[in-house]
Amino acid sequence: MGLLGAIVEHPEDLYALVKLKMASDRIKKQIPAEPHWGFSYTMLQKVSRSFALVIQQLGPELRNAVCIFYLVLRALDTVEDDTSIPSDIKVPILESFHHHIYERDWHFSCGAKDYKVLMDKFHYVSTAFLELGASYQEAIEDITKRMGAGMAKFICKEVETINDYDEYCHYVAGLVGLGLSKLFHASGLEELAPDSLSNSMGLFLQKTNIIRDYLEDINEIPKSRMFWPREIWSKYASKLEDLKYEENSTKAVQCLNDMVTNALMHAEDCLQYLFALKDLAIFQFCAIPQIMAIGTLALCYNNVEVFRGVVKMRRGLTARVIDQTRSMSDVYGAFFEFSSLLKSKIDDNDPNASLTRHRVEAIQKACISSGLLNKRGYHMYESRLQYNSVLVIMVLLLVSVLFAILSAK
Ligand code: IN0
Repeated sequence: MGLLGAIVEHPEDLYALVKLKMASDRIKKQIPAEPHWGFSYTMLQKVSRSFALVIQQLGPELRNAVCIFYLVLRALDTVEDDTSIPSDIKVPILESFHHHIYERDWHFSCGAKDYKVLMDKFHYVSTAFLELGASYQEAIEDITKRMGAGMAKFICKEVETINDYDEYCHYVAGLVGLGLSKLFHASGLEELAPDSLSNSMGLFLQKTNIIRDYLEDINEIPKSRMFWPREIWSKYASKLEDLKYEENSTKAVQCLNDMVTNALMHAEDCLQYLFALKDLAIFQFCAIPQIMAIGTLALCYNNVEVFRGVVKMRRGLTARVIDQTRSMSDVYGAFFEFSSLLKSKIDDNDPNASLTRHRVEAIQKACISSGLLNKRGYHMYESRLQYNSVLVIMVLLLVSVLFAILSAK
C-alpha cells in the first residue's frame, strides 16, 4: 500500500507522519562538517532510520558516544553475519575487535552495500572514537570485547536450549543494554542501572527481532541462520525450516506463540528500567524501541504471516510512537494497549494459552498498579475515527496540499 492509501486507512497517523518527515529532513541537513563525524552520522542514518532520529534528542556529548557505540557494534555484527568468511579467520577478528577500534588505520573488508562502506571506511569511526571522553571509550571497549568473545563462542555452536538462547541474546543485545547504561552513567545524567535490568532491555528487543525475522533468517543464502532454540521448536516440528510450509501452519503458529510468550517475560523488567530514568531525552531514546517491540510482538502473535513475509508495525504507527512518547504514563498506556491486543488474540486451544495469559496479565497489572496508566490510549490498532466519505476527501485534499508544500521546499 502506498503512503496515500495508508493515510486514507489511518488518517489519525497523518500529523505524526508529516512531523516525522520534517524531522528526518532536518537531521539530513545537520550532518557535522568534520569528515569523520560527517561519515559517522551519515552512516547511522543509512543503517537505521528511526534510531537515527531518536538519537538526535540526546545532548551532543552522549549522542556522539552512542552513535560511535552503535557503529562499532554494527561493524562487529557485519563480521559475524558474513557467511563468506571462514570460521578460522572470523573468530580471531571477533575476539580482537576491541583492539582495532583504537587503530586509526585498521580495516577489514566484508559485508555488502552500506555495511561494506562502513567496513571499508572504518578508520573514520576509529578517529571519532578516539575523540570521545575516556569513560565513554572504556565502556565501548569493554562491551566490544565481551560481545566479540560471545559471538566467537556461538560461531561453532547452535542455539539448542532456552539457556543458549538467553546467552546468545545476552552477547548480541543484553550487553548493548549494559553498555548504554554505562554511557548514560558516564554522562552524569543517570544512576547506573542494575545489570539484570539493562540485560532485559536488550533481550526484549532482540527476541522480538528473532521472532519477526524468522523467514528472512531461514531463507538466508548460502546458509540459513537459526536463532529459534531447538528446545522450543522441536515441540512443534522435526526441522525449524518445516515451519514455513503451509501444511504445517497450525504447529508453526503454536511455536510462534511459544516464542512470543518466552519474550514477554522481559517486559516487566523493561518497565522497571524505564521508570528509573530521570533525563527526558534518554527516557525517550530508551522507551521508543521498547514500545515498538511490544507492538511487534502483539502483531506477530498468532499470525501465520510471520512464516510468509514481513510483519511490521505500519509506518504511521511508528511515527505516532516517536511523536507521542514523553512520559511513563505513555509507556504504561502503550504496554497496556498492546498487551490487551495480544490477549484478545489468545486461542484457548493453544498449548501455551494459560501461560501467555498469565504473562500478559502480569504486564497489565504492572501498568495498572503504577497508578500512572494513561488510559487516553493511542488506539494504536484501530482507527479512532468513524469517518465518512466527506472526511476522506478532506484528508486527501489536505495530504496533497501538504506534500506539495513539502516537495516544493
Ligand atoms: C540498540 C537499541 C536500543 C536503543 C535504546 C535503548 C536500548 C537499551 C538496551 C538495549 C538496546 C537499546 O535499539 C536499536 C533500535 C533499532 O536499531 N531499530 C531499527 C529498526 C529495526 O527494526 O531494527 C531502526 O532502523 O531504527 C536496536 O535494535 N539495537 C541497538 C543496537 C545498538 C544500540 Cl547502541 C542500541 C540492536 C539490538 C540487537 C536489539 C540491541
